[in-house]
Amino acid sequence: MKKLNPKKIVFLSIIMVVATILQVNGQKSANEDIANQLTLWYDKPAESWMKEALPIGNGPMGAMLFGGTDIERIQFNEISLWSGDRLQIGAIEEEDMGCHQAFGDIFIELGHTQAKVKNYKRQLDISTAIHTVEYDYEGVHYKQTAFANHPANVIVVTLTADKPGAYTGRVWLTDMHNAKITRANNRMSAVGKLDNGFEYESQVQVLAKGGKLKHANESAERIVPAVPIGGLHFIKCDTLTLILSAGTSFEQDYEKEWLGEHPHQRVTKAVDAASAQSAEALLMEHLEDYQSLFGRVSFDLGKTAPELRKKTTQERLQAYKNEKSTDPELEALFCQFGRYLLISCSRPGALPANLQGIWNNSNSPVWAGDYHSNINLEMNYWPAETANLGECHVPFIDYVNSIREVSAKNTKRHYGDVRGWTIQTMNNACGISFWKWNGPGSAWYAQHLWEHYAFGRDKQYLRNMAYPILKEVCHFWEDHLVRRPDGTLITPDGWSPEQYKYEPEEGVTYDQMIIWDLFNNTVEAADELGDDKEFRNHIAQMRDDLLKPAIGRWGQLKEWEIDKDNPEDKHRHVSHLFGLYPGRQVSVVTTPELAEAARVSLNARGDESTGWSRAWKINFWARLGDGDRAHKLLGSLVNIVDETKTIYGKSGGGVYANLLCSHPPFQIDGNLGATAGYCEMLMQSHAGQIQLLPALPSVWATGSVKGLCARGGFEVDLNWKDGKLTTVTILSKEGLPCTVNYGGKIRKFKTEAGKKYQLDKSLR
Ligand code: FUC
Repeated sequence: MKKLNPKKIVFLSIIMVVATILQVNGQKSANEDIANQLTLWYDKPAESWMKEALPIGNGPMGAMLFGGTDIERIQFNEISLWSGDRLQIGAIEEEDMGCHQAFGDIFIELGHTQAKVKNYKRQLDISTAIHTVEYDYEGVHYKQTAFANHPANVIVVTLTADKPGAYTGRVWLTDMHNAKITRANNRMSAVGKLDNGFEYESQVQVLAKGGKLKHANESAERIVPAVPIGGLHFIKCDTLTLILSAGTSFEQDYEKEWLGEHPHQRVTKAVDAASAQSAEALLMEHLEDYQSLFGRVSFDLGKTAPELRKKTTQERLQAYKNEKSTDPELEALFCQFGRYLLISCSRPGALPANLQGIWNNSNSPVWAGDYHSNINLEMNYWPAETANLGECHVPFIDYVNSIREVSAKNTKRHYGDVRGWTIQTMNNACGISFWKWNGPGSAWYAQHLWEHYAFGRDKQYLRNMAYPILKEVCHFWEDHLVRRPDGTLITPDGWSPEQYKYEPEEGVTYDQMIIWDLFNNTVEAADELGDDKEFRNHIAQMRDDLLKPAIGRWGQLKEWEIDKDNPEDKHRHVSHLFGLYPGRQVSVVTTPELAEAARVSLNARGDESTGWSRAWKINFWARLGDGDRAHKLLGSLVNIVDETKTIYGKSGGGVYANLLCSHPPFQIDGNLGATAGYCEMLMQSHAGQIQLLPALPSVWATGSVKGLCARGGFEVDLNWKDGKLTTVTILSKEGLPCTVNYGGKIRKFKTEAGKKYQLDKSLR
């Protein structure tokens, strides 16, 4: 039999999926089982934006879908719509920093009264990144399909029915800054300008088959009193397609004062081009693009009982919480959901994921929906490399690059005559920095620049982008560190985020560990490039002179140089364990005593806290090699909650029915940090070797994972049974030598670029 090439197979399976999705009664796809496992679904429309609506996104644009049958609401965002100042440095008030802004909504009035709707189902299939709503109403089967196409930069919503002429209703666009909505040729547009000079525009084109479209009468009686009139009427249409695009004049360039061209042409072009294509073609393009990223990694963590599988996602979450049911497919779904979110809100060419990724329905979101530098922004990007989404890391790297100059000015203002730069805790898209100084913030960012190289091995990127930034952040510390008479280097004015009292003091562990990480990464980067020897050696010496992490009076890893850690302290931040994760200064292999002290600190801190804090702890326990404890933390994160008010204590951390992480309120870092945690449980590569199943929990006794990435350019597939590794396949992308460690058994071998290595026998 002639073998089909893999590309062709992907193509054919995409065609099958497309055929199924856009038909009302299409045939079931061959990938149905996988799709089911990777689907969030519900039997009623969403009421709560935060807890129930479902997110789609293409990088710069995102939308939350409610699945309404009477009125459908599609709330949308664009990542660069920011209020606040673009240029002011110093004397910043909170309002100067501004907030990420909501953009607008599309409402579709369908008039299908919920009480008479039957067989309702709304779902988000994260293997295809397609949201669908289906139901029967007065003998007609209705289906809505929505996806966010990245290459075309549009969001596409298609409405079909199994009877012709079934759609009569109205669609309208709103704008969150009260821009006037105009209509022409079945296209509605909102054009506006924020006080800070950013211009923005959204456009939605309505396309209909059968029936007709006409401008809705501005003076018509309001069907729903609270909603505006106007928009477009659709009358007896067979199908409807909505094409939405939006943009702003933000340009990621400080020299241009962050102002680029008016978005009108860009948005018009995107909507024109997409409207000229068929919905099928747009869907094919979307699937090809999305699945090329999502499809790289798969997880099988065990099988869920058939009766649980029949439940809605919300019911499964309840069962998982109340009945303590084991639901490994739900756990795998939650892990992949983090990958889905990152792909949907972080694509090259746009700003990075903020506190809510990209999804925001408010002009004054909590913490401004900002770039928070003392854990949150970094945590968003923890899974990027290990979960095989290196491209999605790029927006963060570009953002760091874009704020160098403005941050250097701000740094001089605060720290005096120093080279290099650092940042404060709260940050906007233009590098305006607010609230407490986060001295090692830029060094933590720099870790991401190094990691992108450590995994991806692009030397040109290292030379031109990462190394210069690592070096200038080193310069900051060269000028700012203080040498004690005994030669020890200390930070003079640290603060362990976000401990109750802000009293700058010497030698805070958080600072010392992050600077160690920066220096260590810079030394390795210089070694990779093979030049800058003198600087390299100088930084290596400084690294070795840094005040070292130490063990305190109750066996804990000290948070401060002075041994004042309170064993009752349950603070959500665990800043002093940076060296355990995401750093690599503390490890069970190289510093077992410190690792033990970290365990003592973690036990004292307790497991339950805000959403992201639980996610961080999954990673800590994974690094400590305690799979069952990591899994326990995972369980405490996949904890369905209802709370949307800001709470810092132990109650309220978890997930909402839509699987978005609850701080509370919604904060995306916990989703993404958790996905990183799964990867750390199954494979680690921070210690110069690939550790296989370093923290496999007993509940995932039998399973497999494909496509995890390790430093050095390796891709790892694993199968295990009854808690033991059965097969290992390692793809070497760069041809570097490889060291593998499974339960203390070490195997070292040379590799060739592009070759796969099967290691099972030698490691068993
Ligand atoms: C830090 C945390 C809070 C919250 C905020 C966005 O300040 O301490 O818990 O996550 O960021």
